[in-house]
Amino acid sequence: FQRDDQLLIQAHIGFAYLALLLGALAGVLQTLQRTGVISLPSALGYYQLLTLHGVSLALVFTTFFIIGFLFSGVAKTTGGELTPRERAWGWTGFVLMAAGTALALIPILTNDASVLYTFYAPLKASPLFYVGLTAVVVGSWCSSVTIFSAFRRWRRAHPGESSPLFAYMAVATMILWVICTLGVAIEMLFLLIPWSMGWTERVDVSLSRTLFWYFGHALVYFWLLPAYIYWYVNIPRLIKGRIFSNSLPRLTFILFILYSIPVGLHHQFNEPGIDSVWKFVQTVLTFFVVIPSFLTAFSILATFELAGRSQGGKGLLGWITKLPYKDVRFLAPFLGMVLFVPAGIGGIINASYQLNQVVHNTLWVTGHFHLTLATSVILTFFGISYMLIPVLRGRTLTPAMNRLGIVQAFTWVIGMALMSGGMHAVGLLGEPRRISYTTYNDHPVAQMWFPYRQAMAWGGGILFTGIVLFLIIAVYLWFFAPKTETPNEYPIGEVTPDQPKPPLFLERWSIWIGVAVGLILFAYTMPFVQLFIHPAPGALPMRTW
Ligand code: HAS
Repeated sequence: FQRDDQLLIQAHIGFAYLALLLGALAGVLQTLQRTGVISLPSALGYYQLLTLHGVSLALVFTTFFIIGFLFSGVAKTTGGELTPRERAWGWTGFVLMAAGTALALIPILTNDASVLYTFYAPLKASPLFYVGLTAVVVGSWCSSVTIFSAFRRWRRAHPGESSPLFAYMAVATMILWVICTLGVAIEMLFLLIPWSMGWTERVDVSLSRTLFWYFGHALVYFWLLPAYIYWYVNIPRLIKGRIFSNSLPRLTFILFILYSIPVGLHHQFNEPGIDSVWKFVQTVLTFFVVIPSFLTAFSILATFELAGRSQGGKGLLGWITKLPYKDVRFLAPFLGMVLFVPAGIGGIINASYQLNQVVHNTLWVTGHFHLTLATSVILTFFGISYMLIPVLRGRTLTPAMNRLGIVQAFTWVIGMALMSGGMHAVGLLGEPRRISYTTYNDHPVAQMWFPYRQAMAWGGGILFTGIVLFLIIAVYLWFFAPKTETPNEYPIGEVTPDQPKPPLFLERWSIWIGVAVGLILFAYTMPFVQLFIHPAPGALPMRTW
């Protein structure tokens, strides 16, 4: 990497690791409290820790890590380096996001923002919390300018050619991000900030939650798509294979732009004030957003099969034995892929309108997002780190660190199997999510939950060990691993030869943004109109004007 790009990427990744440490500490403490293993000192609240855990990991760690990773691949594939102007946008984004994180952390630490990572009204936080998170969102928009402008620079220099796959996917990810964050920005600027400042007397709960989920489900794909990018583009090179298709991954990402936003109501099936017809419409659209993941499963398996066969894998399944399981840069994400199969099935269960009644607001849902985000995505982010840090720092991923990385990845899988498995099971026995240990303890039904709570506590402890191991490896690779003589390769896969050129309409962003806006208007206009014309008792004065 060019030195200035290297600094920009390192700043993002380094900041992400600090958030990871903070979030993991809060995570293990709240797990142990929740499962009855420890009591917290009176100065620390369960909801305070849960907010710190969720905000640090789900919002801060992910956003910084993803932007750092996207910058690395975009710089690499759009000519080898960013321009000074692109870098300036990147740094502006970084400063805004870092300052916003610091602002949001202050009230969390003083217990003035114990509103969890979804900051549902009517839970109210200090204005600093909302202002801080808004700055994080605005900062990420600046970072998207870096990515869009690098892509446009490349396009101008290569008219008529099909764009580099990594850069294409990074642009698609950021388009999705910009469209969905508009919802949460509106929620903060027009509802939560004025209310927390005392400028408005009340807040419109239904409206604020609907705006949040307009953003919230697409947020999960903002986490997932960078993992998919690594699976589609970087891994083929690591396994000495080729990318199976140049067009299919592009179509997959376009489908995510179209379908990941008009589905937020599947988080609100149980909420009054929204007509069930529109909940059903968004259920159907949710089943559409599953399709690009099926396409991904197919493409990645095809890539693996071609790679395994080209290296001598014989018979129906012989190719499976040829994959480089001893390379942690491949193994960690591979474990994530395997676990994404049950994780995705869980998502489909959640999305099934009636089945959602059984699992909603139970620990099943917490189990679901620990299996998707905190397993499949994070294992991939571990793999990316083991690849990226040595490249950025010009150091070697030594065989000993590679082995320790494998131990770390398995530690994570075992911890998550216990914790997320326990959460799924106890959720079906009715244990609600987001309750502290003592809430229902004396109830006879709660007695059934105890064995699962023990599994969750063990899982949480093992996961914390996994994070400590990860951070030890990351620090070693960052500062102490032996320097390499020649720069490490940043793995970018090549497409299988003789592929037809991807149709150029896949590169016409205006078409896809237009279709996405059309679908959003279709899925959300009536729910919002209904929220305005049938104000719930006690609704914001705004709605009764
Ligand atoms: Fe979800 C709740 C539906 C995916 C995250 N989800 C959440 C929440 C989070 C979250 C954080 O419909 C909680 C929010 C909160 O705090 O309230 N989710 C879905 C559906 C999918 C889905 C339909 N979710 C994700 C992903 C997440 C994530 C991904 C994070 C990254 N989710 C829901 C619903 C709720 C929900 C409801 C609300 C529940 C409620 O009541 O509150 C789908 O996108 C899943 C599709 C995935 C697949 C799997 C494809 C498999 C692949 C692996 C290939 C493997 C290979 C290796 C190649 C169909 C791609 C193979 C090798 C072998 C040997 C097998």
